[in-house]
Parts: sequence; structure tokens; C-alpha cells
Amino acid sequence: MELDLGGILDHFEQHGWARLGKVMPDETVAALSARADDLMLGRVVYPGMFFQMDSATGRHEDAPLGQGWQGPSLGYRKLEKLELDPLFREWIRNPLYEQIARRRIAGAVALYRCILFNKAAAGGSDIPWHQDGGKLWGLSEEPHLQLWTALDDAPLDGGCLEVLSGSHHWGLATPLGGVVPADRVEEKQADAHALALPAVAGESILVHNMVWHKSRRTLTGRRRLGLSICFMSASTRCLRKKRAPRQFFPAFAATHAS
Ligand SMILES: O=C(O)CCC(=O)C(=O)O
Repeated sequence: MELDLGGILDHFEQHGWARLGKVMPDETVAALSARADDLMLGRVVYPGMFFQMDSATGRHEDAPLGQGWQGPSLGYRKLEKLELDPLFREWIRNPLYEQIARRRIAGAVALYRCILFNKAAAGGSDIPWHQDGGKLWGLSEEPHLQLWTALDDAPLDGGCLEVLSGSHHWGLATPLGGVVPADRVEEKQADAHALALPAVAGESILVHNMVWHKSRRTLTGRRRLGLSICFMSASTRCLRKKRAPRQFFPAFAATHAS
């Protein structure tokens, strides 16, 4: 498939998101999806992988913190450090993503995170308006490039991604980053202006870290898995002080041209 990357990246720059279309082959969708189940059910195990169980209430703020894997369940909300797994690693480094990363990031490229957002068939939970950055992320530079891919169909009533187009131009809503405070959401009438981005399994969407985005519970009775990959310059340093600074997974080495 020939993509007009120039046009896509212009759209990303202007609106804070852009559709790549269905770029993940069906067999990769199936393999990653099956591997996600294996990880949640404990059939494939990597020490150091991060898990967060979903809340029982459908409110994301009720999801338990710091408990990690709690036994076999398809009810996890987040799985992180998927770069530990060879199937996910291969997808992270696919040639299209490399091309995009090199157009946006000079020199060597590192992975900030590769994370699955799961909404289990029972519905999962809402994710409120938020930004991916700020002090919460604890980095020397703010990353801006994320690629979100549907591993299941994510229709309008099935927990699709929603964005506030153009909001990345406003920078961080708070120095801390993360959830956008209710008064800012109100001020910008974000819910009235939310743009839903339904996607079929295998579709990737570029998401600027600063664009306000959210997703609701799925009402379809089917699971909705979304895979989010955030790239950044390999020169970015972890600023955390309480524990040893994080070392980031090298995604793409520098080339002579970069
Ligand atoms: O997949 C989702 O539902 C939300 C994704 C998200 O919040 C993120 O990528 O930061």
C-alpha cells in the first residue's frame, strides 16, 4: 500500500492526530491479540512486565494501583513493557513506523513505551481526557509521537479513541500532565467538540502526546484492545530520582542521514 506520508504528517502537525489506515496485516493482528491473551492468562510470562487490573466499577480512577499481575484474567486494563515480547518487538520496529519516526525524530530513536489498553468484553472502563506527558512522565524532553493501533474493531459504541482536534497546540494543561482538570474540560467544551475515531482491527492512528484524548467503555459486548507505541529521541533522559533512572529500549539506530 502506498501512503501519502507527507499529507499524513501535515495532518498530524495541524490536528494532533492522523489516520494511517489499515497497516497491520491480519495475521499480525491475530498473533498479537493471541499473545495479549497469553500474557493476561499467564501462559507467557516476562519478569518486569507491567499489568493493571481494570476497575470493577467502570471508573478508571477505581482501578487498583501497584498490584501487578493478579492471576489469570482477561480483565486487565493495561499491559506495559510489551517490548519484552518478540512478537510485539517485531511490530514496534516495522519499516513503516521507522519511516514515520525518522521523519519526526532526528538521530537514534528510543521507545518510551509500548502499552496495551484493554477494554474487556464486559465493558472495561472510561479513560478521561488526558495528555501523555508532563512531570508524570519525568523526561528531559516531551515526546510527541505515538502510534495507536486497534487490535480489535473499535466502533463508535465500542470504546474507540476520541480526540479534541488541535488541542496539542495549547501545550500541557497542567505541569503534571495526565488527566485534564474538569475546569479546563469545561472551559474548552471538550465533550461537545470530541471527535470520535472509530477504527477497524489493524488500523493505526498517529496521536500527538499533547492532543487531549479519551475513550469510553465498550458497549458492544466484545473486547477492545488498543496498542499504543510512543517513540522519542534516544537522547531523552529519565529524570526520576527516587529509583534508578529508566533505560529506554532502542527502537531505531541513527543512520548516516539522521
Ligand atoms: O486505547 C485507549 O482507549 C486510550 C489510549 C490512551 O489513552 C493513550 O494512548 O494514552
